[in-house]
Amino acid sequence: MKRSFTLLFVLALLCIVHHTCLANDGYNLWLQYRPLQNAEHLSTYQKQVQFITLPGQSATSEIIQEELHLALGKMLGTSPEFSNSPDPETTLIIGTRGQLPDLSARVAEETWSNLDAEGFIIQSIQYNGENTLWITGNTDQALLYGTFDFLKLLQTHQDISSLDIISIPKTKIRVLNHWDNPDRTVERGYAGASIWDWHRLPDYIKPQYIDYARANASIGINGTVLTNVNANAQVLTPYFLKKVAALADTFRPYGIKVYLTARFSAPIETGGLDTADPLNPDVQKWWNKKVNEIYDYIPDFGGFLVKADSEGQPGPQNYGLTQAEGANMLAKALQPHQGIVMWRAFVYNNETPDDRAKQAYNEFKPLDGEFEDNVLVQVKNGAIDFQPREPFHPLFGAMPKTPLMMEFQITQEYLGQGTHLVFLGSLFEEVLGTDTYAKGPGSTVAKVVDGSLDNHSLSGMAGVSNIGTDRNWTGHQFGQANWYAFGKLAWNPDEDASTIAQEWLRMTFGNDEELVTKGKRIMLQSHEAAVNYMTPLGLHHIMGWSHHYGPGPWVTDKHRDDWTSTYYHQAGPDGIGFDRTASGSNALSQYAPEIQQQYGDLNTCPEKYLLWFHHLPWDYKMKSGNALWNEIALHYQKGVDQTQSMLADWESIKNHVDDQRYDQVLTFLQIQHNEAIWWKDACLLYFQQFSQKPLPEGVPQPEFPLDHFQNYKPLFVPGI
Ligand code: GCV
Repeated sequence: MKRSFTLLFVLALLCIVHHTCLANDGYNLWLQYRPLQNAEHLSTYQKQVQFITLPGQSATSEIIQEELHLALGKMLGTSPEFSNSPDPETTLIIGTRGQLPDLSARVAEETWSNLDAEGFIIQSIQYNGENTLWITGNTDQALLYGTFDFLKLLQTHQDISSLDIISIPKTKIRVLNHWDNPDRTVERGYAGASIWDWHRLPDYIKPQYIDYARANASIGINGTVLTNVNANAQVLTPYFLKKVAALADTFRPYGIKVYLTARFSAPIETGGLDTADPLNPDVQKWWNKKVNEIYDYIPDFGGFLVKADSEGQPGPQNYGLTQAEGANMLAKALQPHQGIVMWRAFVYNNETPDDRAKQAYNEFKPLDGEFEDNVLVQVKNGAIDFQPREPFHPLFGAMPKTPLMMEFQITQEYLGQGTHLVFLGSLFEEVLGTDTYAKGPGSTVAKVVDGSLDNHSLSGMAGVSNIGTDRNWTGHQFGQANWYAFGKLAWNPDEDASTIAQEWLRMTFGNDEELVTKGKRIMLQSHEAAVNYMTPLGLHHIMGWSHHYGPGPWVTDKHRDDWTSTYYHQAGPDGIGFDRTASGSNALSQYAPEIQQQYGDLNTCPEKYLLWFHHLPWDYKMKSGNALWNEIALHYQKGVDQTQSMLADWESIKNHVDDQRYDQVLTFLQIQHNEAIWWKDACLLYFQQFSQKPLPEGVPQPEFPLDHFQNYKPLFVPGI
């Protein structure tokens, strides 16, 4: 009896020292605050965080204190009040400009003005003869951002002995777009139900709402659109506004504003009018009154996000009017309250006899300069729809007089949804870093989006959220990295994906070098891997019908051509690919001449976009010397191989990851590998009917015939 007790005790002790035994469900995201006992700079941390001055009484400053309390307590075991050590080597002071006038006098006036309301400084200085580390800014909100950044330095084991950081967000509006419906289903959501428990609001504030705000604030997100762009007019009624107000009150101290989607036909559906014509005075009056009512509930309401004239949503086209006329009516109603309109450019129609990729540009480009000052046109990263890879949307750079906001999709509708590990930092970085040539070389998409190219003070980035009620928030553990990467790139669109992946790994899983190296390798190849096994060389929109999960290159003859696969890949005996050059739809003409020239010429078109812009014969000779058919097949195989090596890398770092998260990721990687084979086999067998060529060496024969794949119909795929 005594011996078994001792054994149990020893085992328990071993478990405690070996962190992998500890259950970790991922709920704490990147805010894990692991003990720092092995950190290289530990003694510096201990010396530097001994003493903290934190003036300020606002709710935000209380949050800062709580966060420091929690983080330093967990990381350093420091007591809540950061006990006044008799002889601290460095004093950490956190305070706004107004709270610390003599310290603040050391910072140039211009810097204070550049910091604006959100930028912060973290600096090591000498003050009153003492080493001092101070975190400052113009507002408590800035201090909160600075505090999270400081804690990131500790979590990622950085040297903090000599810091000189000035960080200012490059975009103003950094929002999540929730495609959440009032019944708690989430369109294209793969992490459970909507986190907004509308039924129990406004009385019950789930602790998850506070954790949501905290997580967003920690990565600089400052707004949230609570409701689906496929909008329900009910969310603008007092019944819902009370609930929205409760969420707004919860988020406010974290610097997060709430926004709602406005259904264009709301005046008819909930207002009793018989029209929603934006030029009708009764309709205008209705919106003005509605907006005033919203601000009575939520004094700092952010504004509206609108999907109009797209996929069945009503809009100004219903009244023969332009997108600007529709947007401006709402913008004028919001102006007295400093609210904004985010008007989506995702406008296309199957009745329009033109390449879908051209339609948004055709609709919006002529309206440049016609939008009210408080309108941002929100443009998806590519011209079709969040495909695994798309060239940048031609509207970026084409509307210099209008602030264009980037819309990325964090939820992985076309990228393996909640099951595949695909780090989107790489996709976001690729798009933002691309040159539009709008004002000559160097006119990157990032510069359009942050407003610097055309001197817009209003700028923004939206990310379609991947958050749900799953305990780890995002379904896949690595889905958290995409939320994180979005926040970081919205703050600074020039930040690189590799740095983001690395800091996310360190904070989320730990600082072990092997873990970080291999984790980063997994993450940084994952997007390319998915493109390879789904849609290589510029192929697009060949996924399963409606649910968009898995392959479906055979999808054809549906009620809308522009929702079928055959419309996009155009495969036939003569070859494959969508001709968007002058001999085809000429979508290429919507880009700057430099891009037209580069992408139009087969010698210079990046092969990753080849079949997006060109229709080519199966034996077209690629740069590698391979025929196109072989190259396609080898890319599919490469994608499969990459998932295999991602799996092997993950297995090799088992000892550095807690069991719970390790097992989930492992299982999902195994599914991903099997599904990469599914994609490869289904697509190659389908295209082979046209190419009539054998698979090249190195690409194994599929296990099943084509009809096996065509007859397989996944049922009840979530998120539809
Ligand atoms: C919210 C795609 C998705 C739709 C989504 C739409 C949009 O078409 O499949 O679910 O609807 O994009 O962005 O509006």
